[in-house]
Amino acid sequence: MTSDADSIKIPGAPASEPPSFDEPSEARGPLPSKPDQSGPATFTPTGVATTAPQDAVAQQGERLTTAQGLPLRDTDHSLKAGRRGPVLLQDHHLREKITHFDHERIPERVVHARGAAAHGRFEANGEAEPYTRAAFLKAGAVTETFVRFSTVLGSRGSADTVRDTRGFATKFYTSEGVYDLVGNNIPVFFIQDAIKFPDIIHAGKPHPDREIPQAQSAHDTFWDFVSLHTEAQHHTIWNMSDRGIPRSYRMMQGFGIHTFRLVNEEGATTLVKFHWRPRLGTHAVTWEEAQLIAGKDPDFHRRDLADAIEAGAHPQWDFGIQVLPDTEDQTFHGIDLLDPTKIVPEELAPVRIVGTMTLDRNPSNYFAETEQVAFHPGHLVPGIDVTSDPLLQGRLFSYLDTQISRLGGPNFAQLPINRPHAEINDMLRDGMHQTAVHSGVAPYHPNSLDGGCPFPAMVAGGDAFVDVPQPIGGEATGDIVTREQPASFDDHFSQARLFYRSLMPVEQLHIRQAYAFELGKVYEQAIKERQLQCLANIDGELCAFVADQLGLPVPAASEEVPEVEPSPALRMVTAERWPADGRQVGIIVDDETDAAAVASVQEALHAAGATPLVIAPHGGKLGELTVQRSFHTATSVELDAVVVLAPVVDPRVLELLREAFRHDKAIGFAGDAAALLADAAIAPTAPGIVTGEPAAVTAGVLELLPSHRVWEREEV
Ligand code: HDD
Repeated sequence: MTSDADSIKIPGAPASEPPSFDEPSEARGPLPSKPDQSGPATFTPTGVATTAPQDAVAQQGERLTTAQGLPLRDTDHSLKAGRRGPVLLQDHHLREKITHFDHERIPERVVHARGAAAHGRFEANGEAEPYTRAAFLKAGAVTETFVRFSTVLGSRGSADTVRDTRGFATKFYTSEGVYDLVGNNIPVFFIQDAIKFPDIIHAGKPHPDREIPQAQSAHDTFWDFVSLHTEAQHHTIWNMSDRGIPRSYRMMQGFGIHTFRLVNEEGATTLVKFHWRPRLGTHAVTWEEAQLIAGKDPDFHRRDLADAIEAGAHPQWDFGIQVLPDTEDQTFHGIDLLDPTKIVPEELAPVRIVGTMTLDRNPSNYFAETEQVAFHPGHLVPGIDVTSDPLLQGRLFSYLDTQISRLGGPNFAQLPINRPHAEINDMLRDGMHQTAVHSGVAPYHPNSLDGGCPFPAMVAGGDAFVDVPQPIGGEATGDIVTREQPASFDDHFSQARLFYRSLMPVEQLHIRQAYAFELGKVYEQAIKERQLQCLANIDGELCAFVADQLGLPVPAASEEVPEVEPSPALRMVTAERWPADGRQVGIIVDDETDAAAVASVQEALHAAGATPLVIAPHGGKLGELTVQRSFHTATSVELDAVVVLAPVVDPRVLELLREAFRHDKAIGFAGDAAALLADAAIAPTAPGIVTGEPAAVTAGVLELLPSHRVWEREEV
């Protein structure tokens, strides 16, 4: 077979090619067709499976074509002037292919660039009905959702386990249009007014001169900002807690942060705070693990979410509201509800569960779905409205603006992942990337040409979004334009203190260590001293520990901060026990290990919902046994617990055991594997160490797994 290039004759070119190049390479044959060319299966609001709209389908037929549908014979060789000659400009396929590739990247999100997402369903239990007329919150309503989790500071390629806030953005495809709840895993925010958002982000992002450090808050500009803008101290102490290093996206709480306003059928309003509660509990990795994982598996959270969903361990969150009266002063027990740096303790306003979300389907294309999804706090539905929180107000501008720049124009709502599942009948026309073919001649209202259509609800009837009439600015300042904020916004320390003093000693220890680590990375002495001053206002003991680690004097408090009543609901370490769904347990074996014993350990772990990983001297098979990890590829940080079935004196295994022990994980040593305890320098009587026969050891480890960690090992 000869290529097309053979037929091209260039004047003056040699008559024939050197003999060694006689056989030109051949075009590849077509790859087998995809078994199913339809769009991804989705769920309708009634829970009935359906397929995504037809124009979401990307590829059809089995023949390779250009973007114009022209069938191609060869996509592996450029059109050349002779087999060894230069490439010709007339190669339209080459130019289309390379041009498209050159433009494959879109600007990454300025914040929350690194993320992972999943599809799911939300089912309402009706408990919100007294407060809101939102259709998706009515009893029994099932609504499709798409959730994108993210880190805030890092670029798209940064590691998952860095210390940072995590985004928790949910798109509800409701029967009344898209509702977006764009929240985080921390219930407060750094700043009180959106006008400071560029400033806090400039401070948190890498330094502009060297562009380091990536995805970190442990650097001068971050601590410079938060020690100068002390309203950031509350969010910062949450970041320094284990909330800043989650074990999994599946094990994070989510918060709407701002106070929102619900409106019921009668038009009565209630203020609320939104909460997501993971059914698997709220858990973290240890700081050392977080750092190790960032090198060993930077995709740790992304992988964990996708693997769990693929394995059928569908994560679930209960959705709850704190119900707060919509009073004129918009405060509750003295807490200003318009200040996004404040929580309302659950002891004062319990979280009422109004529905449950299940994530049950991975995206089929990262770019089309996870990258192109466009959230916006202004995507509201009837029954949910905003408040005058100055942070939220600025967000209402920013998100629409960012999508236009990120997604290349105002028609981003037409992208399949952003498309509402409700009917659309807008009067928006044209613009970059318009994919709709609008009919009619009168995209204006009222009109007498297109039958008057579309009709607003006041003509057509039915429910519609109605802005809640609200007095502007409050009595004192309602009639003047001002850049002032309420005096209540000046309390920057009492809730940081509330958080610290509410936690268990081991959680407080981790906070102290995190501050010592982060401030230890700061170069400027004045910044460290200013932050110590803030810590002195939060808690004296916390400040003294960090000052000692930094080798600096302990400052006295500079403000009178009111004493606080602890809120135990803020703790992550509790006596509660959590399902082992998707938890990974390593089983260490060698060539001598009895396959039947391994099988029974695997069975017991599977039955508990955990994922066993057989770790052996080499990959492939060990007799009948399939090996998931070799001693070379196994790492302690991907395991939640370990069962050792063989006395393997391999330095890599011993290191794995030492790390697992240091990271407070349950470890079981079966039979003569207990000999390894001495080699790994682990005391047999240490908490969370189980010895005995394989069945008893597995049962012992499974007994410990629901507590997440063996906290008793930490010396507080
Ligand atoms: Fe934001 C993205 C959460 C304040 C401006 N934000 C973004 C995402 C989350 C949040 C989860 C990622 C969404 C996704 O996965 O695509 N942001 C928050 C929360 C805030 C907050 C919980 C405070 C309570 N954000 C905030 C302010 C501004 C922005 C005050 C600007 C004034 N946020 C943006 C943005 C982003 C964004 C620049 C970047 C990409 C995007 O919107 O789609 O517009």
